[in-house]
Amino acid sequence: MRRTLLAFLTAILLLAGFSLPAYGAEDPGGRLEVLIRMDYRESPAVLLERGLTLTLTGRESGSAAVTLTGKDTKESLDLGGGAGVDITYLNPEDAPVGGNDRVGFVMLAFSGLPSHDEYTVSLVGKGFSSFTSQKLAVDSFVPRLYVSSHSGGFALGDINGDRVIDQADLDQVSGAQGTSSAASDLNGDGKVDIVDLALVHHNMLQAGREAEVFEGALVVDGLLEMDTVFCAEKVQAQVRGTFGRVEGPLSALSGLAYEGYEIHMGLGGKLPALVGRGNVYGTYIHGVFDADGVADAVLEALCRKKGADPAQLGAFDAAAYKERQYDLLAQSVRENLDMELVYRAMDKKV
Ligand SMILES: [Ca+2]
Ligand SMILES: [Ca+2]
Repeated sequence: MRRTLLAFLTAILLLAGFSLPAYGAEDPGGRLEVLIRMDYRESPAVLLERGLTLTLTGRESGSAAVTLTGKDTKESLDLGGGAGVDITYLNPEDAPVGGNDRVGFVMLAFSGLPSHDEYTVSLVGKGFSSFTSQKLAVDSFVPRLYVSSHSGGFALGDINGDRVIDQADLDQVSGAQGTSSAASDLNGDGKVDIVDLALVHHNMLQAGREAEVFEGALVVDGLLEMDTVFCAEKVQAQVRGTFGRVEGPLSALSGLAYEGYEIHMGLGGKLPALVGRGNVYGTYIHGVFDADGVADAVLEALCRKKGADPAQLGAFDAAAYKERQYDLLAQSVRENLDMELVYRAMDKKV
């Protein structure tokens, strides 16, 4: 939706003769986010012993390995340009790890990647199956790769160290039940028991899955200060409020009331109703032009910019128009359905 609105608004402003802001010729570099969900939650110290290593490989830029050794680390990568990565350990509630928290997620945010290239992400770690992603382009969106036992099949369960979870692992851990064999103690708790067996059995079924990739922020550095993370969660909400301070050509919207609804996959965080920069504006809100005065303010701003007289604009009541359309729909339904039958059915609560 954001892309549609952005394109729509950009088109309006271009057609109206607004010049878009100029951008530097310098490539700001591609971005990529990798979110690894740790389905079996372990402490940062235990995770450290697993030597989790992510390798990012560009088709042309070579590859760089990152060892997930701790929380909140920043590293530069030998991929050319200013490539780097921020690594954050998050607890299961998506907050930074602290105290006795176990690790729920590991988030890696790559930046400064040569953006003409496409990349694959691979992961290895002691006890884990190996994982290699599909190819990811970083030139138009910021992809977010979501890796877990279900998404990509990156999971604990490799007992014999061949990075595959299969019957051989299940046989080995079955045979060692009740012992303290370190070789078969998958979760390192000092005993080989049903937990180790269950992990192997459950995760051997997840192999071969392709990881999910969500389109993140549109790569328009310098256009709008907003990020969207596309994910499985769908936002559906009626919204109303008042525009805050709006800068630029649409400053007349400042303080006006708006209403509408949000319906989109993904999260934009706490964003104002209208995000603007220079001559470009974006919003998450459907119907944002419908509230009294909003469309008028936009059109008047365009008229002033073009030297036209806003007084020449005709009046249009969007709310009344909607009501008329609902009435027409109701009339059409009444004319084409046996309403007596419908009412009788309603009375009988059929
Ligand atoms: Ca194995
Ligand atoms: Ca164990």
